[in-house]
Amino acid sequence: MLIYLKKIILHRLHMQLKNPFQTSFGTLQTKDFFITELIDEQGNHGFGESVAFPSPWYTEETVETTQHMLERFLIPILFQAPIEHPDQVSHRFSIIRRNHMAKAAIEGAVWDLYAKRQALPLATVLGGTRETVEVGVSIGIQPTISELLDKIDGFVSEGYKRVKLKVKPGWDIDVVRAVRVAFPTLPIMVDANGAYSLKDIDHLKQFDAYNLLMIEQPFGENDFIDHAKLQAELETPICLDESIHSLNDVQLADHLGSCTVISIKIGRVGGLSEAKKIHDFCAEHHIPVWCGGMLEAGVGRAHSIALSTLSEFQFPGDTSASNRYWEKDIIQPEVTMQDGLITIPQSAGIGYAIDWESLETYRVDHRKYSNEN
Ligand code: OSB
Ligand code: MG
Repeated sequence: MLIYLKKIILHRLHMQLKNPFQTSFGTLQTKDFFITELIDEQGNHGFGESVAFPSPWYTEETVETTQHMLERFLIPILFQAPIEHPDQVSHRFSIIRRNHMAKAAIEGAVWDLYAKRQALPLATVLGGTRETVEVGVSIGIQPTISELLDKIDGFVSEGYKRVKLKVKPGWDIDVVRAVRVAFPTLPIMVDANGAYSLKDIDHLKQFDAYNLLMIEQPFGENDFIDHAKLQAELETPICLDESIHSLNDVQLADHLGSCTVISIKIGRVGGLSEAKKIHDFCAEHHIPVWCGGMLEAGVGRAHSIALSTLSEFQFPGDTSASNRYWEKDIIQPEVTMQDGLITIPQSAGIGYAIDWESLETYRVDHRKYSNEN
């Protein structure tokens, strides 16, 4: 099967999160991103979503670098020749260094198109077998502990079975203690987004008292050796997020003992093909993985949900329901969660249709690119 791409459209959207999301780096309220739309020679439409933020605090990419890379390099490369399999996309993109989020934004749309051409769900095409996936919720830093406890209470009553708390120096041990006292059996994990360093080892060891599922990215993205030193002294499993850009990073972390759990984000690793490779390596080496989130709208969320159906996704993901983020999502139906589970849609591709009326209310720009080859 050869896919001939005829047209690509970049829809730029601005969407307000229901609640500002605060991490150790700052607060995010407006999502500014692209929906990529690919149209093939049969008239099928494939969709992807970009995840870089307006400023480069999470990785080096931004919304503007995404647009630049897509326009100037990635779209022309895709238009050069027909595509036989989505795995070819990351291979073709390998002549471009990094820029993983820009690559993933369009590679994901090729996977959607590929699945739709076979009238199969994306989850099936990726090799996933689960009919439902477990999801948790990631809760930003709150003004007070009592507001945090109220938030958690709300999510637990909605059905979420695992919560992730953002932490930073000054909002950490006391917060986790209070949450543990209020919710003695709730699966809890914490995410520092790299806010600590080796000198904080004794401080971080206090987390061991609260039966946490894991601590995500305590140190900086390049600190593989320091993470290994910390893991040797910490009972709580370390999970790496920002450090993992590729299978090679996973192999390095595994070799050094930098972590025992891996968070996979499709955008961070450059697309679904690389995400699958990481999954397969982790399955072989018995390293549990789970699917992280980037506060995505429905299209990006749908890709993450499909990926989470693979066997080694052993912890609930951060891919919560649409209504956790948005007053109104851009897909139909919206993503819903029941008893901590999302049911995998059975229709072709990502399994959710674009709600064009909704998408257009958020759209601030759209650009079309035609294949003249
Ligand atoms: O570190 O996992 C992270 C959101 C934005 C950037 C980084 C992270 C997060 C989250 C929330 O934790 C994930 C989500 O709910 O989509
Ligand atoms: Mg994280």
